[in-house]
This record gives sequence, C-alpha cells and structure tokens, in this order.
Amino acid sequence: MALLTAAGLLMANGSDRTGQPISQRFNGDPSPHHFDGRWYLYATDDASNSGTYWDSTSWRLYTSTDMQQWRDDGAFLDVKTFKWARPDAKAWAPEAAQRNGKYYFYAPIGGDRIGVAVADKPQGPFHDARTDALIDKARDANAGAEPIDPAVFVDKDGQAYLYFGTRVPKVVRLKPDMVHTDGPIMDVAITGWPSGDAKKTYGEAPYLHAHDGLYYFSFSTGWPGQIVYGTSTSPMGPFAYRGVILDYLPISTNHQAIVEQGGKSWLFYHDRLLPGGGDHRRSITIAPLTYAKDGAIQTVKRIAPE
Ligand code: FUB
Repeated sequence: MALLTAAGLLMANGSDRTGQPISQRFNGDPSPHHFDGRWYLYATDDASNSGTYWDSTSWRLYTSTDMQQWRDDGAFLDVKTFKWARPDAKAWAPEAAQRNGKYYFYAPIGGDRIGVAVADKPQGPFHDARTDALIDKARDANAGAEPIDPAVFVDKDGQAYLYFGTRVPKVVRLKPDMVHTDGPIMDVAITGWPSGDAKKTYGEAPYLHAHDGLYYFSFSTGWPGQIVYGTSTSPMGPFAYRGVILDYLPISTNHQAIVEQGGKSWLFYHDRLLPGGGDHRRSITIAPLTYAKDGAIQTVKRIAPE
C-alpha cells in the first residue's frame, strides 16, 4: 500500500519518477543512454507479448530531454532485422552503445544468441552489423547456458567489454569496431557472498558502471531477485560483494541499469506499476541513486503504486 502521495514522493526522493511508470505502455529491461543531449531508453516491449511469456519480437524506444516526460518512439527494431534469426524468436533485454560516430544495438534473440545492429542515429534505422550472431551458444566456447541480457561498458582507455548471461555471468572484450569479440569469453567472479544466505547467487541482468575510480558490477540474484552489486578495481573483476541496491519486487524478474549524468546518478528498473501489470507486463521506472562516503550504494526504497 502506498504511504506517500505524489508530493510526498518528491520530498522523499528528490524525484517525481520513483514508482511511476515512464509510459502507460507495458515495458521492461531498461537500457538508458544519454546520447547527444537526449535520453534514449531502449526496452523490451511487454505490451506486445502474449501476456503469459516474454515473447514479443520487437524492441521499443522511449526518448526524453528531462527524464520526466518520455516520448514513445515506437517499435524501432524487429528480430526480422537479423536474417539468421527465426522471425518469431523472442526479443529480450536490449543494450546500446555509442562509438566511432555510430550507434550499436545489442539484441538477445531466442535465448541462445546475441546479435548486434548498427545505425547512424540512436533511433535507427538499424541494420545487422554482421551476417551472424555476435554471441552464439552453439558456436562460442563458454557462452553459457543462456547468453542473454547484454550490457556494454567502454572504459576510459577505450577498451569495450560485453557482459551477459544467466546463472553464470560472462564477460568478453569487444574489438574497437564494437561488433566482434576479442579473446575468450570469461566467467565473472563474485567473492564474499553474505554468509547465511545460501540461496543468494547470480541470476541475470549483469551491468557494469564506474564511479569515483571503482568498477561496480550489479545484477539480479534470480527469479524473483534482488538487485545486488560488488566492486572491483578491474572491469574484469573479481567483484567483492557489497550489498543490495533494490530488494525483491512483486514480480518474477528484476532488471536494472545505472547511469550518471551531470553529477547525478539514477537507477532504472522495472516493476509492477500499472493496472493489469505482472510478471510479463512490467513498467520501467527511475529512482535517484546515492553513494555513501565509502563508495557503497545506498539501497533504493521501492515506492508502490497508489
Ligand atoms: O524480458 C525477458 C527477460 O526478463 C530478460 O532478459 C531478463 O533480464 C528478465 O528481465
């Protein structure tokens, strides 16, 4: 039950978005980016799935100048863009990156492959950057049981990393062209799991961001999952467990992204927020993220819809 009014939310969080959906259309798996002065939020389209599974076949784009008002820019890409994919293959949690004057879109398709598309503009039109998948479970050693949930991080030295995977987190370097891997796929090690919580483990939704000279690796612990994180002095890890960013939600998945812009940080995640919402009918929302003096991320308090 909501205990705060909208005005109360403003005071409590310094944001009028926490607990409020960015759209009246169901969506999930946020991949937010600030490209050339505008926010681009790439998402899984829960409004076009069957309602009983995440079986939509296209991704949705929302854009904003202020993070308050979001414009629905529609289904900007379909799995049919990738000729090697089955046209009815499920389109899951996406990722995007900017480099070389181009925009790259990382597309997990069918649960066993990750494609990459390229465009001159962040809204597309995107075309397949290759003739096959960037990551392919059947082709690539150590791709894991389910190569999904791509997340790209470009370090200050220009090296790009691709994180992905369910149950065992994976990382692989990308070549400067952003569309080929460079070296083997490695497991990401997480150390120092809290004792007495044997059920807490890596589930999915890997995400890497840097803050104040440290690398933060966040992820969901499972189904349902908490969003937790660890830190390291290397983007390859190992990451020392630090704590909970967001507690369990009343839906089966939890999937986050963390962005910094203009000296402020935000957590993007999805939740059950709209009437008729649920496991397969999610809504993206945004919460301010703050750090303690020792670099610890302060746990975000979920605000339930009224
Ligand atoms: O949207 C389908 C799947 O649900 C994503 O790939 C996972 O991260 C979970 O959010």
